[in-house]
Amino acid sequence: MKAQNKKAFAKIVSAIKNNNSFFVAGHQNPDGDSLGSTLAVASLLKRMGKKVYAFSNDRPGNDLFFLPGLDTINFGALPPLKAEFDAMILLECSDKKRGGNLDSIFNSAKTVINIDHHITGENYGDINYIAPNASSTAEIITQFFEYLQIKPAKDEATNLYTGLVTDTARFLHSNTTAEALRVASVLVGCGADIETINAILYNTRPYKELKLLGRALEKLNLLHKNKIAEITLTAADFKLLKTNPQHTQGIVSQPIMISSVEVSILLREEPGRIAVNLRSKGKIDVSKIAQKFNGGGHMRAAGFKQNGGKLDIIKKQILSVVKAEVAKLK
Ligand SMILES: [Mn+2]
Repeated sequence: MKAQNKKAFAKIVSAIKNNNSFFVAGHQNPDGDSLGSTLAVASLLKRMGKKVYAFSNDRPGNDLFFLPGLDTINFGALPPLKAEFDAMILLECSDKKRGGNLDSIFNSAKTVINIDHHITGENYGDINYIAPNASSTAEIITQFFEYLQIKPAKDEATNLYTGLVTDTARFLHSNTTAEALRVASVLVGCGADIETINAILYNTRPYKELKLLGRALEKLNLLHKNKIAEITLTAADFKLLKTNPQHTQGIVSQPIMISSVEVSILLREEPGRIAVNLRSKGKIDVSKIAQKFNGGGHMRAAGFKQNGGKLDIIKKQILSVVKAEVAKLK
């Protein structure tokens, strides 16, 4: 652990010891890391005898309802205006706005603690622990338990392991470092319920998603010496299978399994707009491609949406941009 991180941990410990009431939150549209870390921190603070108000601007998707203690989070409900907190802990929020409109808490809390692993993280807190090398915020929180020499309880371990496993895509992404795996081992040792986590997150899929996946694979095209995979799902496809764009989760990643494919493109005709998802095997930075269409994302996963766009036109445009990038490859 870096010296500056150790220093930040020490500061966080004294902020916890010297204060009594805490507001804890992750980011809007929360993922497994955001909620898992929020729940573990809230639980740790309670074990240390503190008053905690755990908050999330939005509810998660159905697949995260198994998280132990999820009902202790106040979803979309800010505390009454007169409520004052000694400190606020923001997790996974690279900037002040990521958690929602929390101005009232920022104004009243004496100490703002910012814990994050995003490389774009801003130092908006009084105490900032930003570790871009950490796989997940859950990894940092597990290290914090270790720093305190407090063993995560079973439920805490389950919440933290969920953050770790979702942010690494089941230990598949390049953020699966030796430290991420060490932390995973610690959490399994503390009783993390990996059977439930795996069953719900990775071995359960709605019927409609599978039907749509079947349709999508039927419509898969390989272009440009089989280096580009393209799938287009039209409004008619969704109607035929009584599905909607929410059922397209994971489809765009499937063609990446084909050895020749460098970029996978999924075009979706949604009510009033066209949505495009991009995946790369790693040679081409699809976030740069998405940026040309006012979208964004990461090197291997990106996307954009165009309101009122025409499917055929956008398809032509994105294919020509991707083809130009693929042509540059050796
Ligand atoms: Mn994260």
